[in-house]
Amino acid sequence: MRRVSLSQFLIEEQRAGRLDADLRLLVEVVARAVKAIAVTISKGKLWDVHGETGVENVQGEVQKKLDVIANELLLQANEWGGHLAAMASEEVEEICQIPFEYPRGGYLLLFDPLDGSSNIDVNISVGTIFSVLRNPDREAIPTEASFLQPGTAQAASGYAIYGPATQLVLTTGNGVHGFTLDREFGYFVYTHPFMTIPYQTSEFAINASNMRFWEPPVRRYIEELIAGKDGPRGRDFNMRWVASMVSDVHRTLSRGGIFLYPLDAKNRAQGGKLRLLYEANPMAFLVEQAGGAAIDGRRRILEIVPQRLHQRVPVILGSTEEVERVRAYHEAED
Ligand code: AHM
Ligand code: MG
Repeated sequence: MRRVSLSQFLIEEQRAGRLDADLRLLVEVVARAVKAIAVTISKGKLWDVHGETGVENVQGEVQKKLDVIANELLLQANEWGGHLAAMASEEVEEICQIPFEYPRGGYLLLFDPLDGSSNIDVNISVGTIFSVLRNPDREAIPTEASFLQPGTAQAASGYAIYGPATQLVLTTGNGVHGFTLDREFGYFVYTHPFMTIPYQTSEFAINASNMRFWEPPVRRYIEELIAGKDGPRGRDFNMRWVASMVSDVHRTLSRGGIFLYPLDAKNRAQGGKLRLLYEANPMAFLVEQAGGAAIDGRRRILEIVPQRLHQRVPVILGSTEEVERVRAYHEAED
């Protein structure tokens, strides 16, 4: 069968007027960095890339060596192409300006270089998440405020999953498209056109060890799922939790499900666990493009106007029927 590469896919999208040359280059460059990250992760102990650096990041978490390497690979790959105005990374406190010797383009790139990094040392799938915005003032040097746009303003978003196969999943606003890395040939092959999330599901993902910290609507919802066919839902539900958002969302995009990282008594002071700009918005864009829904409990995630670069939010996303039920349980509390 004739293969379509990521490059051909992007060229055809550009010809159809759905993306411009700079955005095409941006996605190509991110894909190149992703290949380098995939190779590095696959070497593990052989390249001495497991373990911690001993340094804390802006989130107050000790950085893993691979957090730092993935961050550097993405920054270096993207700084010289002329397609970006600036970048922001979950691992870096301030925004990252394009070095003065390179031209500045019109896009802003945001990323979580290595999501789920607590899983690296035990050889479980991790990922990279990215989001693309436009620099609101083309002429001006971007500031933190330039990045504080609601998720509806995203020009593209996607993730790479470093699993048994490395896959890149992408939206530029015309559906969700998946590509699989052919490692030997060195390029991404278009393998999953128009990924969709079924409206209904019988699978959920949540860190159930936090149950005692949850708010009543989430506790009610999960208790009803666990009660199975003897409870009010009248059927059994299955649970999965990888503790790597990319993996849990990828499963949700692949076969349906609901993923929850809700507000709880442990994360309330921070506003939630997951980051709005690096995790929630890019995933919400993908999930909606795949026909699913993404809320913080009450609000559509993509409509939240960010106040801070590293802002956190509760995240509930996936099959629309279940997400709407969780929203209804929250509204019943109001
Ligand atoms: P990270 O960006 O520091 O890796 O944290 C985000 C991760 C998500 O990938 C995952 O959904 C969640 O944290 C797991 O949390 P927990 O350890 O509470 O299960
Ligand atoms: Mg993360």
